[in-house]
Amino acid sequence: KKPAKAVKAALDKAVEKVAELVDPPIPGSPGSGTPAVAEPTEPRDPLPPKADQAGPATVTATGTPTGAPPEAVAQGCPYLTTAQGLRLHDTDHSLKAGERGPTLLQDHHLREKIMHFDHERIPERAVHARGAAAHGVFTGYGNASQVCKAGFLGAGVETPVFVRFSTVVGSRGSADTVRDTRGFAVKFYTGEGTFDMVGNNIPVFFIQDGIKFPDVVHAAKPHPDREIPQAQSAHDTFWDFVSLHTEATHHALWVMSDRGVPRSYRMMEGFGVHTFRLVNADGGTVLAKFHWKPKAGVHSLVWEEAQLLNGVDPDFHRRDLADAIEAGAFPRWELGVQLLPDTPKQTFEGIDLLDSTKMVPEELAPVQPIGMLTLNRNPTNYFAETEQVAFHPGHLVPGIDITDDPLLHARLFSYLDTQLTRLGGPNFGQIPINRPHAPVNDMLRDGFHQDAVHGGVAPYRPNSLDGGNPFPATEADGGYVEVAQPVARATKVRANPASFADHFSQPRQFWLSLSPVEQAHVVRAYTFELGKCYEQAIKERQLQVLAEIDPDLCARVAVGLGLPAPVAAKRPGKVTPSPALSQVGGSWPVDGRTVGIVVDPTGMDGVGAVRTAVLAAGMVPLLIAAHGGELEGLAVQRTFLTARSVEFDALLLAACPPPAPDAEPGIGDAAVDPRVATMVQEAFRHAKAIGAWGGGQAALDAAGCPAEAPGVVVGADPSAVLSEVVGLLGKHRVWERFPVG
Ligand code: HDE
Repeated sequence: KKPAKAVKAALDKAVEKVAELVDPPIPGSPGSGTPAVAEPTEPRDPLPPKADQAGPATVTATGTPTGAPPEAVAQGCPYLTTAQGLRLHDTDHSLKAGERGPTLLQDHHLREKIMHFDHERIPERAVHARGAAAHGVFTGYGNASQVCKAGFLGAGVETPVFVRFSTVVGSRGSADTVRDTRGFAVKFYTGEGTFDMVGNNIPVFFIQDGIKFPDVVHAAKPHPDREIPQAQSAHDTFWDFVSLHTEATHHALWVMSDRGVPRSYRMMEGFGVHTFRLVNADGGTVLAKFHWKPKAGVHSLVWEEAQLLNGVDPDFHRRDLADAIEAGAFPRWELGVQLLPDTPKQTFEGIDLLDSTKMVPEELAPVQPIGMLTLNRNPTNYFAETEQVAFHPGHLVPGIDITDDPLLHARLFSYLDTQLTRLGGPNFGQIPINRPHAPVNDMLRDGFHQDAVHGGVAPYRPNSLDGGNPFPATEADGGYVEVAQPVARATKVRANPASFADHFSQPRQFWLSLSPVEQAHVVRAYTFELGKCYEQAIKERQLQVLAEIDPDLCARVAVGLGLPAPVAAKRPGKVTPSPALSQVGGSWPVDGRTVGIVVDPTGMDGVGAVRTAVLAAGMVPLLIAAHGGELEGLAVQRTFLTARSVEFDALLLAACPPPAPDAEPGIGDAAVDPRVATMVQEAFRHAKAIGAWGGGQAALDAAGCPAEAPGVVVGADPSAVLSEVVGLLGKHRVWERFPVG
């Protein structure tokens, strides 16, 4: 029998051993016993990367495994190292001759650290520089299989995707809510190779022929002398070009409409713009236009809101997308196709399908849903993923082919070419975010940033030395075989077909399809933009273009500019409005909407229940009070100093705080903080739903908002007020309140 002392010693040893085996808690984490602000000093493995963060190959050139898991090779050990894996003992001080210097040139760590920093920036995209992205999944419905053999459209087939949204004109640091077209680029990592659908939120484009792209972009970019204005079309060079090059009229009109200022990336339609050719398993073809239809509906900001947001929260769209995904309000779009017969003329109802300044109204060719896109994961690293992703309209899969649209053909050259400078060489396909999920065996060799260590000696065909590898695939093996389209023997020309000539009928159709409130927005947008131009001749010329679209549009803009309205040179053709082009009307899910709740310690009754109900409806409640901290256990997320009405889709007024000692005087009732009054006035002016109960009603009075106005809900029961406000939110805005004159 062992003495009790020996048993205790053995037990202690065992406990020690177990403690060694168990990972020490991350300092600062709950239960770790160390405060979050303390700098951890105990070496431990890096935090695990998120799934799908595949790093470069784990085998070195000498064939030695690095020992790190594939996804963590860039951060593979607990210690700080140089890029060569040498462990460092100090990265805070340069190597100096004595504590007071000079710094020694031999400090190889200093030189490597600064050299790398000096080259951290890469050239931004020439267009679409400002973007935000997310990972997700696309699920095919299977109903497209009759017309398209692409495997990812099969019933229930799930394909990982990466989607990047962007503005076009501004540079990488510009604001999100400028008036502009938005990019909507989707990378499908299919088993048959990567398919990129590089579209926009507007179904038509400024130009018919890719050779004009540098012209339109130079005109839209800041003036070359002073490099202003940033991310704006409201300047002379843009309207100079657009008024002279009238094929841009249709796209410009869409940008001047509410489509130019989306409420959120989640609430935009997407369009493939060009006509594509779909091929089925029997070789049958049909022409198609791609559409993305957001489940949250198509909604926009109002112009003043967009302008305020540029200053209040320049990252508004980026934040909105990331927050919604983080909160589990996953943005979703249905992919739809308009199917059009593949006739030799490639026209439909008189519309030339090779002309990207024209669209096909949904009333003539319905959009048929063929799959669902869900964005469910934010990127882990902005640069590695969102910045380095490289889209290309030529990334196609069997079943999807291109047509002879001259705009598309220029793009097929441009997207590969631009990556050479932007991503530093031809091997950008090896960057993790660009790696196909389908197996690759490409005979492409060498070049800058070659990550692969290719085996074999015969990267050529035919060969016998590598066993004949790799082999061409037949169509049955999944090989991509271009549709054998006849090409007419023709004369070489630099010219457009006559069917490209009508620049005004479709703009007129768009204008006539809008509701009065949307038309009023268009009028104001043109008046604002042309009002920012200096050259009288440009304003007059653009008014002439507007006259060709519609005399009423022209006359209303002319009034705003204080200029005479010209008469159209040609009588407008007869067009049939397309109701599908209007955004107003209908009721939509409210997921991910933001509700501001103004609170005060004097009126917290019901606030907790309202907050819970907002969350339960899938929306985001933000409590706004005079000071930060907590009120009755609820965290205050905004103060009157940090909040602005434009952050919220609806405003609730729970109690009416008196002015803070530092508030600016002057607005409304002195008993109400003037910043709250401003918030209410803006929300009212921007046609947002407003709810008030208890002391909150005083804010309406202070702001001069009639309690009986449409969309203003006043009641005694906070929950009843909220449910009415949610109903209004489903319609996006209370348009009855918006002046249309
Ligand atoms: Fe692009 N476009 N584009 N474009 N485009 C680029 O490619 C270009 C066009 C679109 O999030 C660039 O990788 C030419 C139409 C999107 O990374 C560049 C022409 C449509 C994105 C380029 C067009 C688009 C780009 C810049 C006329 C809608 C962002 C960096 C022939 C259908 C993709 C890059 C992303 C980006 C060229 C016309 C959409 C320079 C020459 C039409 C969404 O290659």
